[in-house]
Amino acid sequence: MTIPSFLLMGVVNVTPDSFSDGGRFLDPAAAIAHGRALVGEGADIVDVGGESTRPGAAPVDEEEEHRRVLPVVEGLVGAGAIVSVDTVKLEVARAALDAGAGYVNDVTAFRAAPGMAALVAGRGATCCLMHMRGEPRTMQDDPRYEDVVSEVKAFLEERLAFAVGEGVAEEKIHLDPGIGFGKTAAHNLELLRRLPELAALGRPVVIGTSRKSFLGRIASGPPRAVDARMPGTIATNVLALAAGARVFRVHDVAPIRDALTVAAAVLAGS
Ligand code: HH2
Repeated sequence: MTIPSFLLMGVVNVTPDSFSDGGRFLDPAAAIAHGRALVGEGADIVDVGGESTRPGAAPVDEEEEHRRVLPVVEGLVGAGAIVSVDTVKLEVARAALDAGAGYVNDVTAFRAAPGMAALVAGRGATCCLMHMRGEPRTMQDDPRYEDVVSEVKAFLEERLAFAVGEGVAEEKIHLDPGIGFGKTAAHNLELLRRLPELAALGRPVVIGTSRKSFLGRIASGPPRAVDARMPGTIATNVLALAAGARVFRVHDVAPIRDALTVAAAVLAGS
């Protein structure tokens, strides 16, 4: 067995209301400095977002999202980083690509903006297509599935075929089950447990468990606050690596890189 290789995607939220770091990086200079620090810690990609997708989050208009995101994308591209833009809006994605971003992370998997797939195809960008049930405002209102893994898999398969049909090269497409997006804790755990079924689609699987609330509700005792979810973040990312995930979207790059590097070395000996 070869050592499983992985990519780390470091998160920079340029928002006032993100669930874990809202308001910390609204100032472009602070966001750029944070992104550079994440690259220094070993992030392969920096994912810049200007609209929170936390449950119940209010939508942000295009002009405001553009104003938040663009200076940060420009600053990080200028610093030599590989930049992803976390957006569902066509014009925000276009401006970020114009500024040198190379990756579009669309949590609607090209369903929100007509033309997003064609834009990504035309630019030769890499993209992440993510599963989400409903929309952020309402997605955690009693989500139900017959079989969450088969439904997420069928959705990702359909979006993969759509993107390829629109001209996106298959090797530029990553797939993400959307941990916490219209899913209960039990759904998230089942997706993590049965990740090999998603990896079987043949595209790199992206996993985003970092600091998410379900991690704080599993361990005994009081729910863990956002800044006390590192052990759960490490546990889920390591298990996801072993189960075939290849891209890890995290807020805390240095400790997750260490954990995944050790896990990969163990797996390489198996
Ligand atoms: N999770 C969040 C946002 N974007 N993109 C992908 N591909 N996968 C994810 O799991 C994912 C994502 C939510 O985390 P965060 O950006 O920290 O919070 P917020 O949406 O509140 O800004």
